[in-house]
Amino acid sequence: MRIASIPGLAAVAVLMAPARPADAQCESRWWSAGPGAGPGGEVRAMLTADVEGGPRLYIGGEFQTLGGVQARRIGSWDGAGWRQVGPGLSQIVESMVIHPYAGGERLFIGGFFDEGEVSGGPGGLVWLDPQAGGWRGVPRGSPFFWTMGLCSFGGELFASAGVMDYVWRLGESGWSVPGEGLESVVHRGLTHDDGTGPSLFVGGSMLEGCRRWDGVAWRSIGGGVQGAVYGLAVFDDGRGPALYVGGQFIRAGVFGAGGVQAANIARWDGTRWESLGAGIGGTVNALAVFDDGAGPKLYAGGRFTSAGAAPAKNLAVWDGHAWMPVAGGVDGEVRALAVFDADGPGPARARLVAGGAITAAGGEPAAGLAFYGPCGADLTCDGIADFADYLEFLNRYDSGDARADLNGDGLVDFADYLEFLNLYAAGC
Ligand SMILES: [Ca+2]
Ligand SMILES: [Ca+2]
Repeated sequence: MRIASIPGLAAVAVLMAPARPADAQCESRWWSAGPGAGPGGEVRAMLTADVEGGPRLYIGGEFQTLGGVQARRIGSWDGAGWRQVGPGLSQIVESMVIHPYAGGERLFIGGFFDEGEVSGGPGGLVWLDPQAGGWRGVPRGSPFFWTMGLCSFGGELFASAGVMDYVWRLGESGWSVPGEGLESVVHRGLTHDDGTGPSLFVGGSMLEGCRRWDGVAWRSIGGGVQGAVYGLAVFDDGRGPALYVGGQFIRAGVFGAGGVQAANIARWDGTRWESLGAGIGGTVNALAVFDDGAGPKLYAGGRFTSAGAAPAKNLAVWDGHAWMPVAGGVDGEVRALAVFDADGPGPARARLVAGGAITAAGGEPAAGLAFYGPCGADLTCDGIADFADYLEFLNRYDSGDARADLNGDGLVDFADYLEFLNLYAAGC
């Protein structure tokens, strides 16, 4: 493509309001992760990390293959292809976390693994040694044969299972029970400061459904919720970052003392609990914050048929004011959500990834997982970036159409042309 051949190129520099026009791009949609992609089994855990020399999406669960490639229980996606992580694993992967260990950021996996496949000790906990390309255990093994939940906080690794004080932490002096332990298993955890200092917030089946570890003791989060918590996220709806918890409950907070009716999802601002409209009509398993190009929103996945007043199939989005379904939703339970941007700060747009017992997304077949998001160069909204989109861009560009302001700086100029070429090269 010769830039000099574009008619009217040098002449166009139109001033506009300095805001990205809302109709600059097409609606987000579901994308296949390549022909034949899909694990052929259930996805249990996902995360995005750069621990092997580039950003990758890590997927764990019950499957044996991903996109036709052997990936026993765990594999990764770099935006172009799938591969198995290390030699794979023998049994179900339940949880993953990135934790500083042995001189770097390491991928830790929780589940139930056979003795003999791990050097350094058996048990339900392994980490990936990128130099050796294989799994390692931790000294004296794991306290659990089957690890359900993993969190990292303050340089310590927290592991949880359905037995023996339910939560242990690995510090420099080995394993110990933090505080007085918990009453049941931790499913999910994240670091957040709700105004009381950085703490590890965990959700699970313990009393009050969630708890905060401040390095000394487990603290109540304003009375917690009446039920279980399976998903956590920090989201800013415009009033500042707040903790959102999703799970299976009907009320948050202490009855009569700032408690609220909240159907399976609630917001904690550090002082009080709040419901999100009419909530979710079923169990929430996972929460994630994703920006589809029109600003960050909170996505909730699980096993449900409605969100707020609207029908929503296992996936819904909250914009801070209302619930909306997501492009036809997905068939099958969503167990995990992740956001993956294959080229980091490059032109390709990030995608929301839903994983679980998924059989279809937006009505199209999907095996275990599905990718959702916009295609930056698809200006004609037909799901592919091709020459028609190039012509559409030129038309908009030449007429000074605000929709040609792809970099959102209020000008239609050569920088937008370069932006389009980058989006075009990135494809969908
Ligand atoms: Ca197109
Ligand atoms: Ca511009």
